[in-house]
Amino acid sequence: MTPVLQSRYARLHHRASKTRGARFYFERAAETMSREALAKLQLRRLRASLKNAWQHVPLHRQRMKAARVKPEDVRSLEDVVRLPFTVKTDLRDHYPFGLFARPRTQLVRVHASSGTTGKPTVVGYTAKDLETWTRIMARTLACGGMRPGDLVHNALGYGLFTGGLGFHYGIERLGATVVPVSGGMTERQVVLLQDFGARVLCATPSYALNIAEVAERDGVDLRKSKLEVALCGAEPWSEAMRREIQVRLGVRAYDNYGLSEIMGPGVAVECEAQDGMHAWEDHFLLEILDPETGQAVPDGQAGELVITTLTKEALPMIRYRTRDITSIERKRCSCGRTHARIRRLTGRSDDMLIIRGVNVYPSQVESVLIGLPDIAPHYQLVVERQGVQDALKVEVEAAPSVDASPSAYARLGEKVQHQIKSMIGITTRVVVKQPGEVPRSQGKAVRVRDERPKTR
Ligand code: DLL
Repeated sequence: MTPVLQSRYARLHHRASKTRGARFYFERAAETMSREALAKLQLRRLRASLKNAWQHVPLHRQRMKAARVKPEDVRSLEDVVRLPFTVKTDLRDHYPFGLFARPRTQLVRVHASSGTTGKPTVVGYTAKDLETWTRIMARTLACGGMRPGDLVHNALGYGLFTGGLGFHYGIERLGATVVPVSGGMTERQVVLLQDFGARVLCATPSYALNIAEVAERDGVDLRKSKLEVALCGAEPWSEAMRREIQVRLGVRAYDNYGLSEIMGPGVAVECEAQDGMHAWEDHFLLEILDPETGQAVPDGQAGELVITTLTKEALPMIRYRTRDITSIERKRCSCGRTHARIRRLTGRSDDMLIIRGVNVYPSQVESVLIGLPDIAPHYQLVVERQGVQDALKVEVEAAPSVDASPSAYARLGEKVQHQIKSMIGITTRVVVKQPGEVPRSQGKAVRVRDERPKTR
């Protein structure tokens, strides 16, 4: 470690030991700057980022030309609406490196996310991008309750997925100790959590619950371990799921959001208020748009999150349509951070199911299921075709305490079906499975199986 980093760590440890449990910022000036200063910084960075895209990425230049706008025409943040959108298929169409603003030889890392169809989406980072991401991650982790000196069990997948390595670098930079365990081999994770005494767990919410379940099965009470904080993200989850994780692991669980195309994890994170995720506006310009019309919706109203990157070198993104549905809150937060908050993501617009005319997100069904007595918090939704309409089968799992007779399972199924009908208004077919029958997640859980005939 360089002497500069060493002394930075020493300072961080000193600060953290004085502030344990109290307010702590990794980059106080950036996190608490006034909204006016933030807007000024955003405009300056936006213009530079557009220039980078214009000069180095033919697709962005062509699109801007077609929209009759040049980087220097953007004189205020409101002008962002004049810029063209970028969508996921643009990355696929220019697979693997076609949207990069730097030659491949200047990249120090690539990541990729595998979609359900076709080629993966490839993203790249220069050394400066990695440095920026690392700092943003350290800030994100501190906001979500991690402190220098903590022992951190990082159960996010290492590899092409941005989760594992993104967190890893941030944990080290914060001055905490990382246990780079990745996902899988859950029995061993339970042993390490106890033996090493991690204070923080980083995982997808479904995997955090999987760990809790395996611990309980093996007779280990993780509520008595040193765990205090779980940083969960990378997939939609409900408040009910948060309660379940908090109770079963004895932690405070914080939501965090990100996506590879924009950077990876670290786009937004909850603070101790657990009341929306601060999105780091000095690096990302946020818009919430009506997904149909592409027009802005008022603050507080749900719409599609659209992000323009402000500081990325290798992969600048202009008005990237995330497909993620949320709303924005710009009121000052009790934690002192001035950056806007986005609400818990209800799901992706392309995950929305239409069941006999009713729009449903899988996470809505989840909030009904989790916490119901006699069923375990594991489920899958199966979309089927009934005549000309889509129908939803809900596979839930009986808790081990339930009498395993067909009639008991049938009664339980009816209760669950009734609950879904009364809370969401859709009729579903509920199938109750035996304990352990619904597949467990090692990373992002598969919540929906599409069993409609392929010829549509
Ligand atoms: O999932 C990055 C990440 C890693 C975020 C670790 C948080 C923690 P991708 O694999 O590209 O990147 O998937 C991005 O996952 O567009 C959302 O649909 C979904 N997603 C991510 N975080 C959340 C969250 C990472 N907190 C896609 N709540 C995004 C709901 C989330 N959905």
